[in-house]
Order: sequence, then C-alpha cells, then structure tokens
Amino acid sequence: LTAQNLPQWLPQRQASAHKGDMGKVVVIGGAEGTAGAIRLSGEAALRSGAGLVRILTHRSNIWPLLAARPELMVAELTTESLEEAIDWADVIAIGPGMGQSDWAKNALKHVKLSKKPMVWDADALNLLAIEPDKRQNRVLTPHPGEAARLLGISVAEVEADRLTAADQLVDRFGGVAILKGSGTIIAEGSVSTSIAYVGNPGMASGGMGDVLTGVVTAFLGQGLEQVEAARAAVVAHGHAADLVAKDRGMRGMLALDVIEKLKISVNPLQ
Ligand code: NPW
Ligand code: AMP
Ligand code: MG
Repeated sequence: LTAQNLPQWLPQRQASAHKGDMGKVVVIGGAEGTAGAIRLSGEAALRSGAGLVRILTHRSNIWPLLAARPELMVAELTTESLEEAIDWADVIAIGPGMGQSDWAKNALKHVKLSKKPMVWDADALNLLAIEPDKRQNRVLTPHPGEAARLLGISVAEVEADRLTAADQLVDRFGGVAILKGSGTIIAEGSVSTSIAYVGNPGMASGGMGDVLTGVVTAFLGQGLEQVEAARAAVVAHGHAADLVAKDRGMRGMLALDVIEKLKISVNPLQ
C-alpha cells in the first residue's frame, strides 16, 4: 500500500452529511496520568472526519481533556456511562492509556459483549493476551511488543517473520490485525494481507499508536469495512508522518505533529 491509493480508499462525504452520519465514536481509556493517550486518539478521530467523539476516562482526566479540545465530549468511565455510551456508539475504541486495573478489566468485559465495530489497542490488547477470545467485529492494533504478548512469543520472533505473526493474530483472535512498525502489515485471514510502504522512524515516539487508533476508528464510523478502514488509516497516518518529516525532519517528531498533517493526508484532493 502506498499513499497514491489514498483518494480512492477514503470515506466519501455526501453534500447532505450531518454529524450524526459521520460516525458516533466512543473512545475508552486514560487511567490516572495518561490523559495524553486518550486525547490523541480522540483528537485524531475528529481530524479524520468523525462526526461526534465521546471519551470515557478516569475522573482526573476530564477537565484537562475538555480544556485541551472542546470538541470532545468527556465523561467519567463508570459502568453506567459505559452502558449508555455503548448503546449510543456506531464504533468503539478501547485501550489507549487504560492500564490493566480492575477498572480497565470491567470496561473491557462490557465492551466485549457489543457486536458493534471496535478497535482494540494498547492495554485492551494486553488484557486480551491474559484472557484470549476470538471475535470478528474487531480491529487489533498491536505494536511488536503487544503482538509478542498476544502470541506468547518474543518480540524478536515476531519481527523475524512479521507476515506469519500477523496471520496468527487473525487466526487466534479473529477480525483484522494491524501489526505496527516499519512496514506495517494489515491482515484479514489468509485472503488479503497488505504491507504499507509509508511512515518513517520519526514515528518512534510516544503517542503515535494512539493517533492511529483514532484514525481507524473514525474511518469505521464513516462506514468503511474493517479491512478497508485499517488500510486507509495506516496509509493516512504514515503519510501524515512522512509530510511532517518533509517539513521539519524526523528527530523530535511528535504525535500532535502527525495529527496536524492529517488535514492533508485525509483530504488528498483538496
Ligand atoms: P523494548 O523493551 O522497549 O525494546 P508497552 P507502551 C516493545 C500508553 N501511552 N519493535 C518494547 O520493547 C499506551 O496507550 C501513553 C520492537 C517493550 O518491550 C499504553 O496504554 C502515552 N519492540 C501504555 O502507555 C504515550 C517494540 O513493547 C514493549 C516495538 C503502554 O504502552 C505513550 C513496550 O510496550 C503510550 O502510547 C517495536 N516497534 N514497540 C501518553 N502520552 O499518555 C514496542 N516494543 O509495554 O505495551 O508500552 O507501548 O508504551
Ligand atoms: P505505538 O508503539 O503503539 O505508539 O505505535 C507506534 C506507531 O508508529 C505505529 O503506527 C508504528 O507503525 C509507527 N512507527 C514506529 N516506529 C516506526 C518506524 N521505525 N517506521 C515506521 N513506522 C513506525
Ligand atoms: Mg500504543
């Protein structure tokens, strides 16, 4: 996959579109001290065209998030708020900065029951490694460390044969797997496996994966099928990072810089 294909893969926007059509997104995560991860996912979802983005997080993150990004709707993650939000959502993302406490486990237990499209990242993947299951309505976004935990092998083994590792993730856990890193792989069973030739080592900094989660989630909310959303998101995200590198170099690249360039990579014809 390269950025050349992006225009044909991105969700279309009708003249009559309204925010309720463009994806009602719920992002769950952000334990105490990791508001950053959930802000990056939520903001990336907005910058990728999501109509409405709600964040459920630790109580201490609510005000910092609202102050940073007033377009986000933020509430405390409780069993009640979660059940209401799952009902409201078109698509759910879970995991960024969530931690692995009982609070996080309880959230995952509820989300698991939903048949809506979802993206599992970060601590949702770490919890999945502890309690594996297989379901199809899910895009998994592991980096090699998370993939190693999910497959019960070492990071070196994942990296030695990334294509096989990505296929095994789908075999064991279902849905679509995005195995991140240089040459990100998108696998959907053995039928269609893609490698993305976008992105650069400037992306080796905290929060980059949290941005990707928001982009995939937004594209699912705008109606793309799981594998289409995964491909388009990986390319839009990596291409945005390549645009940052062109402007200012790779060293010191920040996740927010990549979000800033999404305005170009998700609007390639404008
Ligand atoms: P090592 O040991 O460094 O060589 P973790 P995390 C390995 C949140 N964040 N190739 C790595 O290897 C996230 O959302 C919050 C090879 C190590 O073993 C999560 O909730 C931020 N190996 C939580 O923090 C910004 C690789 O994986 C392990 C690899 C923890 O997530 C940061 C590290 O992974 C962060 O996003 C690669 N490409 N990549 C915030 N601002 O709030 C990773 N590894 O232990 O899952 O830790 O990814 O930092
Ligand atoms: P995470 O580790 O979850 O923050 O995710 C890191 C993100 O940055 C993923 O989308 C990776 O594919 C991307 N990334 C990190 N390092 C590189 C690299 N050296 N080349 C290309 N992409 C990278
Ligand atoms: Mg991550």
